[in-house]
Amino acid sequence: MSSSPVASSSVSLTRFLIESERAGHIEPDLRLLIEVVARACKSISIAVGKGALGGVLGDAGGGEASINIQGEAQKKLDVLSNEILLEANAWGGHLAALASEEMDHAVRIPDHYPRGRYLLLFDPLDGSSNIDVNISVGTIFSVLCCPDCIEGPTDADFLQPGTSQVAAGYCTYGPSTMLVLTVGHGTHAFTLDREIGSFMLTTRNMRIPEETKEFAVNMSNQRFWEAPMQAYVGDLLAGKDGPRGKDFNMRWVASMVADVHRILTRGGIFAYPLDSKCASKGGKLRLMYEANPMSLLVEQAGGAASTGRQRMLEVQPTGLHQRVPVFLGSRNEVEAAERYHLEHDTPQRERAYEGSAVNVA
Ligand code: P6P
Repeated sequence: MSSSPVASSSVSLTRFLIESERAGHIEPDLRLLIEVVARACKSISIAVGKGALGGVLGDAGGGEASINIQGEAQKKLDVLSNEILLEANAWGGHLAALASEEMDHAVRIPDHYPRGRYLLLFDPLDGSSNIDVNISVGTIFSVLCCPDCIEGPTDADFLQPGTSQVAAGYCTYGPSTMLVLTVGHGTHAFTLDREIGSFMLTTRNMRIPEETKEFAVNMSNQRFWEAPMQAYVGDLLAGKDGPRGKDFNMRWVASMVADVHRILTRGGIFAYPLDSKCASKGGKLRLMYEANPMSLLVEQAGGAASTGRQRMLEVQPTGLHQRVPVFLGSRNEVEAAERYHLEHDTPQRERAYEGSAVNVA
């Protein structure tokens, strides 16, 4: 199944969601929740688009740098984007609670508002270190169902594997503002028509080519990588004279939304592996509101997503801000990277056994 670019789209996000509800793909409340998140992303797009003119560049917290639970300096736009999403989602009645990269713990919907059955997780502005240099950034979101405890959801109720997501998406604030969404029936791209203020369907059923010649990794971490990652990237760099038999190109925007959008659009592999700098934390990228939503989008587009040793969507979370190594993109390339890890992790004796015609002692 190939992707279907929609030239002059007359299908708005609203129409797409109504048709998805009519097809039984989503519940009415989930349709309304996605519309709320999309409206919040439009507000964030306006704030990001003002740049220096909006007085929202630079670090948050005035003189005292404001540090989030990740230990990262918050940008003014991180805080503003988080507030926009919190406010937009407080009163709708679709959610039981929200969790954000920018907040230590999940936040229940206030008692004076009606609660719904969904849990929303988001990275309000991923890649925000790029904002001050005018490089694309984005909002990443994931939707889970709240176990039947709407009255008192806690962090623990969010700890569901990625296969439990009922919707996932991102909004990339680049040359155009695009919302990329899955509700479990393909991955679809919508472009914001600023003249009418609506997201319009521009690619139905995005498809990631199974093969690629392009990888995305921060090469400056090479000396800190595990052995299988060193071997894997070393063979990519060896090109057509090496074991892979073809030359590769490299791209690294250092904004996950931008790198993943490129991969969803033309293929590639994105890798943020374990390295000795972040191994103690489990990795660099966060499972619940970065890796899982991106992995669902990629799998729904025919790609693969892994920790290098396990399907990403099957990781059982142990913490709201848990970090994981991430390999995602063109299916055959992700599987190649996994083979390097399997080869490294399989004891030599077992490998000899598997490779030999006769049993070895
Ligand atoms: P590095 C942005 O801070 C982010 O979380 C992702 O968007 C991006 O892929 C990664 O970190 C970049 O990390 O180490 O290259 O700055």
